[in-house]
Amino acid sequence: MTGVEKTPAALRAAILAKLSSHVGRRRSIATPRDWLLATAIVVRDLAVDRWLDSLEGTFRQGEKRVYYLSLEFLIGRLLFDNLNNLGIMDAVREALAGLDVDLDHLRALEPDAALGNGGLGRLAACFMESMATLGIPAYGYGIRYEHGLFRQVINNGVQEEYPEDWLAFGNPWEFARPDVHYEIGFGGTAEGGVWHPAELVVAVAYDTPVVGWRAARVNTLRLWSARPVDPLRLELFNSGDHAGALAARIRAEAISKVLYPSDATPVGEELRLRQEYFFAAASLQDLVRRHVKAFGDIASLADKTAIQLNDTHPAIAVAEMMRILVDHHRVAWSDAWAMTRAIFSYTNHTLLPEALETWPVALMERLLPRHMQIIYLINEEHLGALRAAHPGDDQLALRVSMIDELHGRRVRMSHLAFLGSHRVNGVSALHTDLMRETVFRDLNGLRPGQIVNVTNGIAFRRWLHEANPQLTALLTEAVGARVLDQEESLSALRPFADDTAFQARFAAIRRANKTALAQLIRRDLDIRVDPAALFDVHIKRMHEYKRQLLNILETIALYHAMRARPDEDWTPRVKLFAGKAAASYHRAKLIIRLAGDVGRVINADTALRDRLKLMFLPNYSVSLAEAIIPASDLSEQISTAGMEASGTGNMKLALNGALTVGTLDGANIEIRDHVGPDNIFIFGMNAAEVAARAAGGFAAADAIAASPMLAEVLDALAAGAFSPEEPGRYAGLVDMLRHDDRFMVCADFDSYYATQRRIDALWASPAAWWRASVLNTAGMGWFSSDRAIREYAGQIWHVPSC
Ligand code: NBG
Repeated sequence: MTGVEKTPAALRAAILAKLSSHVGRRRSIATPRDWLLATAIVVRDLAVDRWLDSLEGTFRQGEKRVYYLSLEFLIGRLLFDNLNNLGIMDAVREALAGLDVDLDHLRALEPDAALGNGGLGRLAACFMESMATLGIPAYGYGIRYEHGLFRQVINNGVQEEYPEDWLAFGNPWEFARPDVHYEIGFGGTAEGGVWHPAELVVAVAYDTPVVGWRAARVNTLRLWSARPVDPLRLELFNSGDHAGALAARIRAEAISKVLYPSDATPVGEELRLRQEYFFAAASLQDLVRRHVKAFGDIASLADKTAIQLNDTHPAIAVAEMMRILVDHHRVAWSDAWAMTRAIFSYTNHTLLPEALETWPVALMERLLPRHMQIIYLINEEHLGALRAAHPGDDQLALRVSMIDELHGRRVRMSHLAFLGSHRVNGVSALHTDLMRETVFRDLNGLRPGQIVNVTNGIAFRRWLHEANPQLTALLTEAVGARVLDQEESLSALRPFADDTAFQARFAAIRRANKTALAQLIRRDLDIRVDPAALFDVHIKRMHEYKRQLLNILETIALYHAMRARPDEDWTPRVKLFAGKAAASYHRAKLIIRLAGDVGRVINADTALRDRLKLMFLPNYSVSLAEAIIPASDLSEQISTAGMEASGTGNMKLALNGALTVGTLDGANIEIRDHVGPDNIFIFGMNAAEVAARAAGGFAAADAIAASPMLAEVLDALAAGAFSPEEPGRYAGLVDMLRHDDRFMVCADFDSYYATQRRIDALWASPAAWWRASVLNTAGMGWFSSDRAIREYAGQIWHVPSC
């Protein structure tokens, strides 16, 4: 829509025009969804010119491109993202108002694009936005899952999973590119450097423009959809075998049917490996084709290409790149390897042993025979060099080999990613240190300096401007509009922390956000909460290491104390949980159930006089996070130290002024450094202490014996106090805590409880609370994903950034 003005009148006319030309509806009968579609198309049109300019500029100037390969992009809704970044939020609101349409109503109708499980996928989405903002020519590559992360329904306290259907009404933001398609092989044989796949699947591109802040640049998110080579086998269909005629199609389409439903604990499933190879191979074919078109030949590929592997999921791309260079382009092996290493870099997102991906050699040989040969060749060279440098050290060779020989011969994808890259990064300072000391200790010794740290960041445009417009307006008023462009200038807010008038405005905004959240809670759960209470939130994936259980146990202890001494001056608290558990993760699902059961008892107990409430909000999503975060007073970041690689929810909450109660884990440590140790509540063991306790054979029994309060909580739980209809429901859970407390819940319990009481005390002196809250917002500028992306650009990709 070249030349459309961004005035309300022009936008209104454009929306009306799209309502008929694109949606095919008259105004008189248009539904809200029709208006959403018409509006989205107008917004998309406004982005397109910038998009095409950006792509053409990169091509003409021969710029280096960055490719972000990720199996997950947890994008959420795009309408407000785009309105905000194009600077047309108010104009569109006014345009729609003139048509009697409420923009906020349309916003709520847009489905969340939930093509990710949690932090890793959301990080990819924030990074895409920052790359566009900083003018970096970048493509995101992933899979266009027909069904994203499952819809969570809590039925009688129990999590149920239902398929999510974000594409049911189409997706106005994407461009289907049926002409951009590649054949992807699987299986067959490999001889003499030639692969003869037994099966072919077609990858078809869908492009979504990603608009940077102030439309600085518009990049592409290219997602692949799987198709069969032939839509059906006609001869079978005609002979009456309708299912058989579609069998190949179903097998092919399964690849992009659903997001892999696990978070951090991969289960060895062939479909998952097919997904990984499918999108890695399609992306490499695409970027190599683009390069050859732009630069004439393959020789300069490494000068003009940076590929970031988001975790090991795309790591097979290393072998695929070698195959393309050596088998297709006839590049000499050693040159190809040098090019590959110059091109790739890899981000590690977890050290949990069960989450480090490995694939059975037998499966790889069957599905990707040529790649397995290439992996063996890379490994041979690698081990050859190792033996030369460390003769006789067979143990070392076993540890650094790409093949794990001790657990049934498996390919270690993290080793492949590490060896095929020039840089490997962790996502917080602590995590990176632990990478060097633990999982990658030996490889770090072989390639010192290869591991670097880039602490995660978050897109302020979404997590501040869009999610909390009132706070953004206040910040802009206080420190000037530069705060929207240079996040570090938030530090200029510090002098306002003691300003009572400013504190009052800051608090009033929180209060308004809490009132809105209270309405949402009333609507969804039929529970009344008082916006004057302390809103204490624990929102993230359900995982034992994240220790939602510790929070629930502390709530029970508090409940016991309140019942024992009802007349004490207790701080009113609302404890809010939200998060999904992997479908097969029974204990995490049991913890959801426990939250529900405990909430049921507490919320109904009139003796508490509404001073304590606990609830579990179902179906956590990016959009729900946008509603909860600006309404949060306290942020729970209480993982077992050493286990949370970084966390990014912790950053979103602190940025919006929530105080953190947390362990010295992941980015909590850096948050403490930036907001100041007096403005964060740290408790419990640090990572070194956890490791020492674990090595010394930590016995929960000692911790329980030392804590009568904890003992009472566990006894009550084991006796069925919260599940009278099934007294034994939590017996196993309590048993686990008593005898096999891997996540050291018991060890940190007393420290956590005491810290929560310090938090109560601070809440009781509002001037001190709001001072700390303002200082949190003021200190969080560094956690912008723009800062993180500048670091990637400078030390890893070697591309300029604004
Ligand atoms: C997650 C970590 C988080 C981290 C995000 C983004 C995986 C495998 N890892 O701590 O658990 O913030 O990655 O880096 O999902």
